[in-house]
Amino acid sequence: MREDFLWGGATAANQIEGAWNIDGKKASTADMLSRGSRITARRITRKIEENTIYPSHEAIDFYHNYKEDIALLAEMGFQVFRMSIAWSRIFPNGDDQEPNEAGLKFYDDVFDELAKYHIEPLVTISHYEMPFHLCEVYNGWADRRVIDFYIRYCSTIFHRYKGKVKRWLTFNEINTGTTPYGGYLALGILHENTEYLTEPEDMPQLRYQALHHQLLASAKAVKLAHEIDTNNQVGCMIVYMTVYPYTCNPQDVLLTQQQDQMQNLFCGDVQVFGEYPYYAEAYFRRNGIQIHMEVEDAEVLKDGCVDFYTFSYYVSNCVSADSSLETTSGNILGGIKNPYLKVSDWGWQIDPVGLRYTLNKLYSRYRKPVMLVENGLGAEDHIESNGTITDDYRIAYLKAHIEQIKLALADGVDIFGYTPWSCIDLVSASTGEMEKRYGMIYVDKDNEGKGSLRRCKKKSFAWYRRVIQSNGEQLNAE
Ligand code: BGP
Repeated sequence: MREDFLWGGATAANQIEGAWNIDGKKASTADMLSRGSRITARRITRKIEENTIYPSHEAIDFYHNYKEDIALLAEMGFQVFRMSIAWSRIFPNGDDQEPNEAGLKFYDDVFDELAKYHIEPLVTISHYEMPFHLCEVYNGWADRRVIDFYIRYCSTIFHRYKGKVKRWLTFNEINTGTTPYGGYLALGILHENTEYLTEPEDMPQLRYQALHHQLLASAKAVKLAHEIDTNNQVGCMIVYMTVYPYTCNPQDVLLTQQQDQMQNLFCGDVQVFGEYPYYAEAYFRRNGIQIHMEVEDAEVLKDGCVDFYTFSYYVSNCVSADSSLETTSGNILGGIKNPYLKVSDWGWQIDPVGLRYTLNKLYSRYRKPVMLVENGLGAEDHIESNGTITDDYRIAYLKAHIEQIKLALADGVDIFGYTPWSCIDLVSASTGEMEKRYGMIYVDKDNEGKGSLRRCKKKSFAWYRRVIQSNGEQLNAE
């Protein structure tokens, strides 16, 4: 690897912190999600119900364990820790005039703790959550006024953490908003007939309007971050759902290109180039979608181009004009099953070579420094009688992807860091399960919410420490 390569891991506030309603924090959109499973979808409850499990309410209680957790990350040799700030900890309702001091103090403490070990924070400003009040009263990002609330929040944290944080991501996987699934998850839109996270009532017109507001908010945040501190670097964050044509039938190839454009490239194009791409205009025309733009919007987008590009990569899928083919699930979107690939226990196709392909594609398009800020294997772990967890499957997954990063670097891609998902077990975003585990650190807690929350190191912990120590040279499990 290049010498300045950054190694670390990634998390999100609502999936680790817990403490959902203390020290002034109020409910976020994530706090209204019940636990689901591989077969049951998560419900969005409009009120907190008794006898319903809400995984984010306690999560792994990073809020009270952050010192112990950061010490473990330091032991692995982390140089960067991707985390998010819970908006509802800083502005509990979202539209408050004044921030919540206790919330601000918590992140001061976390950043100070990271600094003790020379770990740099990479901060996602909004990772699949917003104050639930904004959802109830404004229907989330559907309302343009939410841009101002977000910018007030950004201004508060940019000033407060000036000098402590220098790399920011405006929205996690912003392009999730191009799918119905992103309606509530990413945009905080809650229609009357919506009950389940994965199958919300969908109004594409409104959803794309909301996404437009998010893109504006992102651009404004980039500009503001630069104004407040010239050392600030701001990136976009895209869930890259790599797609291949199922066959060389030109119809399959064309469909693949179209899906790739609208679902993977559209948001990144706006955030990197500062304008809507031509194919999006055509897509909106063909689908009867009219984005309402104010006169200043074009300039706002132009003035807020990101400094670097980040993305998550878990899976690839195939696209075909033939609707009878077998499908498989995936991160956010599934697709047609690829006969050359194996799947995880949750049906996600594992495709390390696709990562090299994707890195080359992104770098040749954007020519911006790239960072892979999520990638990992959700799997069930089993504690052996001597207390160890031999997660060779996780090591194999991560190793295969790191090898492809090295090859992409050799291809000439300017990739400068890697934060796998995750470093510690946490709540699954899609299912709310605890037992879909991603960490190198095990957390004793099950799907029912029971367990001591005790942390222990998995086999991948020592493996990843060696990987970091050797800067990616020693990849074999011992
Ligand atoms: C990404 C999200 C993360 C994370 C990850 C794994 O899309 O940004 O928040 O959860 O996917 O997905 P899951 O938790 O559904 O297994």
